[in-house]
Amino acid sequence: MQGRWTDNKEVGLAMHHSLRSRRSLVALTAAVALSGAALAGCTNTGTPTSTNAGGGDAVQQTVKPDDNGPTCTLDQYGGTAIDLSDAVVGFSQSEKEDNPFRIAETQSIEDEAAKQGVKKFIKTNAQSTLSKQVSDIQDLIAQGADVLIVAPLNSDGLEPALKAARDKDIPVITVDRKLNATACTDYVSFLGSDFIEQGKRAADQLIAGTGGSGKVAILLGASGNGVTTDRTKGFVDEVQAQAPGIEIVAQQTGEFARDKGQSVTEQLLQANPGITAIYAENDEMGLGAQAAIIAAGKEPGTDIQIYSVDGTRNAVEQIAAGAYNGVIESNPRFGPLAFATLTSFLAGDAVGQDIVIEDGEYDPSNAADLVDNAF
Ligand code: GZL
Repeated sequence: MQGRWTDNKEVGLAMHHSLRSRRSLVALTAAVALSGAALAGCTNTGTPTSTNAGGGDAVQQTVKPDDNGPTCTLDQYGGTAIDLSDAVVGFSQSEKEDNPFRIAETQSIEDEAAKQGVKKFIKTNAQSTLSKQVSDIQDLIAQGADVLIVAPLNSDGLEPALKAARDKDIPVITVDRKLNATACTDYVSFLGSDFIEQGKRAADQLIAGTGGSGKVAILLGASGNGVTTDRTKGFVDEVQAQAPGIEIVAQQTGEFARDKGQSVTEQLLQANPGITAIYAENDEMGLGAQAAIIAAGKEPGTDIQIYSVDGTRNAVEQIAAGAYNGVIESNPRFGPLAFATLTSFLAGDAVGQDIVIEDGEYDPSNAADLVDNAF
């Protein structure tokens, strides 16, 4: 199984991209020392084993090694070096913070900004509205942001904001969702998960849990972003390749929201009474589906199995309780990696254009032991 967490607290292999030169190593080691994290040999190769407590001591992200991916330097991007301690750092969050993923993501960025001693940290929240994220970013620039960390709501639509940053050579690090834009030009780097792999791994969990047969409904994430597209592709391709006995009877969006996940599942169960498993593209929708299954007088986890992606405490606790079946992690704790990447980039070192993190996974064999890794 993939997705092991090792025992070390890890800053991640983002620095891997910059450890190409002696100078990078020095810069990165300094940054890591500042962050107080161990530069562990970051491997993420199987069932999570770490028992890190949640909150500030939570499991940090590790990055897939990528020896020959494209990189970006400050010289290539344009702009001037600045020490983070002299920098105004702006963070643009996309979705409203009623989802533990968003709460943990914002907290991680804010905690690391404090740890790195930035001159000023300003955060905004677009409340899941694209036009607001554009204006949020423009406001951050107007307030003097020297660097920007952006969690994009959608893959497209931020062009006016990115142009405003570009016009001032403000470095933009994107976390979480990938933009349809040009790395090292419109933004510096993308930090995030492999969402196709997440979908594939969720399918593997569902195939194993169902014995490879049954009728499955998919609760799609919100439209307009690559996470939904890729988690769907990864899942559907794997089911079609590995489990001819599984029939995907419905796919409908729950907008990554718990209430919508519940209402959509209620409809799907009425239209497809033979459903035996549900794949929800995030935990919030999976927990909504669980409520709908109960309301239909069925047992979640047994009559109808539930698999999802994120790794929220609420979902992992339900696996341990036997009322949920599997979760693939999508680690939102981008703070250390984002600031390590910024530190290296601003020191003039090469950073990866695509810094892909590795994610753990939870199932009935490990959920109780590893619930503190959840967020
Ligand atoms: C994934 C992120 C997704 C989460 C959802 O990186 O974009 O958005 O999986 C959230 O919980 O809504």
